[in-house]
Parts: sequence; C-alpha cells; structure tokens
Amino acid sequence: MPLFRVIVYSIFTSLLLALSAPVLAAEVTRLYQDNCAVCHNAQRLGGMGPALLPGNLKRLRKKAAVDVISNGRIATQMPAFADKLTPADIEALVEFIYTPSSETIAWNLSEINDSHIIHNREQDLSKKPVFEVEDLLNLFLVVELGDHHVTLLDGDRLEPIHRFKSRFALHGGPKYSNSGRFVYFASRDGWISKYDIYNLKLVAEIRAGINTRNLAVSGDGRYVMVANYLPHSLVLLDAKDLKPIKIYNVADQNGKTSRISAVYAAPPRNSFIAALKDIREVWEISYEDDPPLNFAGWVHDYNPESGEKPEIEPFPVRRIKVDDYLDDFFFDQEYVSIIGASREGKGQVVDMDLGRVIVPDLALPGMPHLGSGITWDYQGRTVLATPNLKTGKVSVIDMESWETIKQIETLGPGFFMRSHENTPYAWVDVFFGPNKDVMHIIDKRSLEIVKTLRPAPGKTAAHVEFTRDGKYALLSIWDPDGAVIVYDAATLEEIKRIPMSKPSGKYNVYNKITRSEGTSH
Ligand code: DHE
Repeated sequence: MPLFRVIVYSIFTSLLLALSAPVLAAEVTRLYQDNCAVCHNAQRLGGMGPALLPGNLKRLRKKAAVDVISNGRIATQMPAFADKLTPADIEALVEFIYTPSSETIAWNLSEINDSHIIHNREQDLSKKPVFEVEDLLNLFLVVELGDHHVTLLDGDRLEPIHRFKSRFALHGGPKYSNSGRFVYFASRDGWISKYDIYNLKLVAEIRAGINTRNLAVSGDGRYVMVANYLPHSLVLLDAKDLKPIKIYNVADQNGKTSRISAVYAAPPRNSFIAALKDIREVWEISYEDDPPLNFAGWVHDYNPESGEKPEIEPFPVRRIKVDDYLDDFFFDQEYVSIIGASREGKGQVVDMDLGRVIVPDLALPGMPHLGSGITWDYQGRTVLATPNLKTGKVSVIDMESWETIKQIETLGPGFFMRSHENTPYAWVDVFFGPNKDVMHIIDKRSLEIVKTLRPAPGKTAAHVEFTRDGKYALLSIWDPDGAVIVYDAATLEEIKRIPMSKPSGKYNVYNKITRSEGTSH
C-alpha cells in the first residue's frame, strides 16, 4: 500500500476509534463540568437550564436528549454541541444525566431561602388592573408548554390580553388567590412563582424542591403547600411573599421516606391533604390557627378537669393509614371522602372524618388520572367520571354506593375530562395513540358519546375549560404550531382559533375559585 494511503487509512481508523471509544467515567464528569454545569448546576440540580437528574428527565426520551444536546433547543438558551463534542461524548453525557447522582442532594431550608426572589412587593403594587375587561373573574390563563409562556385571555372577548414568560415546564393547575388577582405556578423543577394578574408582574419566586409535583393554596389564602418528589418533602410557604414557614420531611414512623404524589387544599376542613407514593398513608395538615384538639389524636392528652391543652405544634399532621399507595386522588364536593388510585389501578375511598378507608376495592381499571375527574348529578345521584391513562374507557361511578354505573368506551386512553354546571355535555380527550387528535363529547344525561370532533387532524386535541357562564368551551391543540379553539358549548360549533405554542391547560378564574364541579380544584 502506498505510504499516502497508509497515512489516510490510519487517520481515518483512529478517528473512527476516537468517535466510538467509550468515554470513561472521569472523562464524562469533566465533559459535564466543562460544558453543562454553568447552566444546569455542578450537581445537575438545574440553574438557568433545567435539572438534569433521572427523575426530572422522565418525560424526555434518551434519543430526544441526544438531539437536544447535538442541535440545541429552539426558544431556549440551550446551544448546539454537535460541532464541539463527538457523538460518543454526547451519548456518554446522555447516559450520565440519566444515571442517579452519587452525591447526597440537599434542598433544605437554607437552599430554599437562598433561592427566594422578591420581584415586587405587594404593597407597592396597584389594586387596580392595568387593563380593562368586562369581567375580571372571566379571565383565563393558558399555559403554553411550547416556549414556556403563559397567556392571559379575556373570557368575554375571547382575545389574549398579555403573554409572559414562565419558568421551564410548568405542570399541574396554577392556583388562584380567593379574589382571583394573584396566581401561583409550580414548575417541574420546583420553582414556585406568584404572579399579580392585575399588574401583569411577578411578585415573588422560590425554588421549593428539585422535582416538584404540584402546589395548593389554603382556603383562607394565607398559605401555599408544595409537594415534592425530590427531596421527599412538603414545603409550607407564606402566600404573601412565598417565604418558607415549615418543611415536612415526609416519612413513616419507621423512618421510611416517601415521594408526595400530590397535595390539594380542602377549604371546608381548613387543611391540606397529601397523597404519598411510597408509604401507605394519607396526610392531612391543618392550617387553622387553633387546630381542633382531636386533629392528631391529642385529645388523649387533653385534661378536661384542668382544662389544660397539650402543646400543639402549628400546622400539625394527621396520618391516615390506607390499604395501598396513592398516586393521585379526587375529593367529593363536600371534602369528606377522597377517592384515591394506585398506579396499578386499584381504587379506594377514604372517609376523612372517620379517618379510615371505607371502600378498599373501587373498580377503577386502567389508571385513572383522578385529578381530572369531574362530578355531576345523574338521575338524582352524584356521579364521578374519570378518564383512564391506560385504557380507552371513562369510568362513571355512583358516589353513594361506589358502584361503577358505566364504562364508556372511547377511541383510546385519555387525560382530561371537563364540563360545567350550565352544559349537558362533558368533554374528554383521547391523549394517546392513533386517535390522539379526537375529542369526545359525552351527554351527561344519557352517558353516551354524542359527538366526536377531530379539530386538527394528526395533532393532539386535549384539555377543555369553560368560560364562567359555560357558554364556550376552549380546547387545546397541543402542538408547537397549536391553538386554543373556542367552541359554542351548546351547538358544539367552532367559533374561532387563537394561535398558541403547544397550549396545555387553561384555567378560568371564576370556575376555579368557586370550585365548579366540572373542573379540577
Ligand atoms: Fe399531569 C395535573 C400528575 C403527566 C399535564 N398531573 C396533574 C396533577 C397531578 C398530575 C397529580 C394535579 C396537580 C394540580 O393540578 O395541582 N401528570 C401527573 C402524573 O403522574 C403524570 C401521569 C406523569 C408525570 O410525569 O407527572 C402526569 N401531566 C402529565 C403530562 O405528561 C402532561 C400531559 C404534560 C405536562 O405538562 O407534563 C400533564 N397535568 C397536566 C395538566 C394538569 C395536570 C395540564 C392540570 C390540569 C387541570 O386542568 O387542572
């Protein structure tokens, strides 16, 4: 072989070897520190960019992660690394970020406090809105996941008023203050933001966790509770400025810790209720100034003769044993029963007054997304209906006998179901599979599907929310080139399309603060 060919051949093979050679552990750590740490934090906890720990990356496939690192991500500050790193380096980095961290991750009071930002003090903000609308309670917020923005929409004119940047990957319903002026958002990465809708300004932000599930606002508007997967904690914040008040390291009496599946406020009970994913307990946390004596069993310590009360810690926890771990749950409208589901699709009903499970084996096949359940009156009894994430069925359950009245067959598993007191219809999406672009409309009187819409063929149609009066239904086309479509809720005809970037949930102020039976609370 001529010398020239030998040289070219050996350069080519060594290049190939370099590209395919496994990257050593120390090498990948260095690659991460040199290229990623500045935005994503040295411990992968997130910074300007999102956290890069396996729990935070669950919704991103490894192939997509390779693509993001290679080509960057539009509408974010994530640059492309294809010119700087070899394919083997990128593969190694992907393996690295999907591997649990060997370091102990601390996100305690000091870290939470350090993250606290006051953007605007509430007392410096005007009580008068800076925009004009007919009805301040008929406003909507629409979360746009495509480019991490939120749009404020006038529910009367059905026109956007303002659009603002959110934290990366908001999840779960934003929660309004009782007046509807303030709203609290939670991001998957643990950022809690308080926003003043009247002034179109952020009030405060704090990072309450590394991997957060959701947040709840107390019925009296004084507190915010945050549920985390990482660390295993519940974090109580002052709703005024998001300053931390108390951290609960969630563990059973043997010290086994747990992720928190979700936390919700139960306003008539003056408490927060949390479902735990790894411990067979439900926690109720009182936010009353003077919690009732029987709340956590202190009644045993109460001495009626002397009238002496035991020392009661503020925001005490009442633990209720359940038969199975709860993945999510749903309240009845009175906030006495909670209906919980485990990942295996086992349902149970817990009576919060009695403090025990009253129905251990509710028929809930296919993992319902219970937070998306709704209730209505059907032939004189209240029924709960919920879509399922694993099967194409909507379960309709009698809330007195706890029997399944009907399983409505749909064109595939669904995520969200919504209705309103003033409409006879319930809307349910088919989020997964070949029919992800359809939306079924169920007649609440007959429990039959009466219409199936396919508003944007090929694009996911999901999540409906109604205007305050229930006259219009707003539906998301869940696509970067998406839209919110407004339907006449009576004729089911399309009225208009408002272009948006992958709009996910939309939240009507009135329906949320009045806890309409047709929407999530
Ligand atoms: Fe959600 C609400 C759990 C995946 C969009 N989702 C909720 C709530 C819970 C929950 C417990 C209620 C919180 C609240 O509103 O306070 N979601 C879960 C999961 O366990 C699941 C299946 C897996 C996960 O990784 O968390 C999951 N959710 C998703 C998605 O993939 C969705 C479609 C896109 C996204 O944002 O990640 C999604 N979830 C939503 C939305 C709500 C929600 C839009 C609020 C609905 C509402 O109307 O209130």
